[in-house]
Amino acid sequence: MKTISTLIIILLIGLSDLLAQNGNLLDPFNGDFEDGLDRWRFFEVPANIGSRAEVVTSDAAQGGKAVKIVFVPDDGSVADRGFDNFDTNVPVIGGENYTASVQAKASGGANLHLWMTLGYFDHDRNVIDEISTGFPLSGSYQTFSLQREAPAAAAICWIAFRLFDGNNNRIGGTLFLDDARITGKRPAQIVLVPRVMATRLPSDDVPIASIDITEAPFGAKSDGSADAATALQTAIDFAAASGGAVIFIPAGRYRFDGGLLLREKVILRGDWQNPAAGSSEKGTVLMPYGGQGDASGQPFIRMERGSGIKNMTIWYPNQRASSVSPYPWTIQC
Ligand SMILES: [Ca+2]
Repeated sequence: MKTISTLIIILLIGLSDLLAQNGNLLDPFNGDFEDGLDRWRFFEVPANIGSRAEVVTSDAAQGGKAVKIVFVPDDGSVADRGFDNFDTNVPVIGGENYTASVQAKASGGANLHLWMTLGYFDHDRNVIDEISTGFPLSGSYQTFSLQREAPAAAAICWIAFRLFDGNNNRIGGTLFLDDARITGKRPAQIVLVPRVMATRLPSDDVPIASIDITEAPFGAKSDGSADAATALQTAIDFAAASGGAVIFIPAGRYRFDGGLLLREKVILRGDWQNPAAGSSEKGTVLMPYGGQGDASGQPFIRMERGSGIKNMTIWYPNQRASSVSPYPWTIQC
């Protein structure tokens, strides 16, 4: 029996190593822009002076789509502007080396340079490290890359692109980007193994899921004390990138300051029972706080085809029966 146990442990270690192999971390996060601008943001602050990012289908370096960013000349008011996936939560392993790369070209000016940044967050999303390098651009796509070891405390990374002249000044011009990659070792936590989840309330089936959203590395707070949107969206993305999975949300209250995109082949499963008259909510309660007063805002949960939601309550803590506020749609299919 001891031999069998040892063998199983060895097999598990081997599987973990195998699954933590090198790859493109942006594969599930729209690094090729084939899903348009999904997962990316364009920013020009403190006020947008007319620059914009759009998807083009006629000028791709790879696949059918690329991103075109038109930077108008800086009128002196711009503090920062660029294009990044700062909010996407791409997971990394501390201590590992990662290489960011992109295919880029430019038009509409002389001396145009791509300023590329690779940065790292810790588990609490504090920025702990970043590196930037400038590359002269031409009118034809070229591949540019930079490499950086993730600090030991790193958990998440992002990549950003800006347009500068050769002296680190913002400049007007048009930047095309395609095929953004971050290559390196993928975190082993992405390994999804279905298991039976314990429910607090009686259940007429045996809930089986691959992720418990309150466990590491996701760590959503079940007492409503912190926004759970990032944790749950990261888990959804992991599950989708792994071919689909059930995500268990244990009984508790979860705060959401933002919305969720529930991807294909991902099911959210909670712990729930029919409410009795006069009793408060039991089991899994999702609490949207965002969107109050904005009926046309982004829905709380956008469901892709082939996704599912089961056994949970969605309750708006700031809604009042005496003074009803409009909210965006709760679920959009
Ligand atoms: Ca593409």
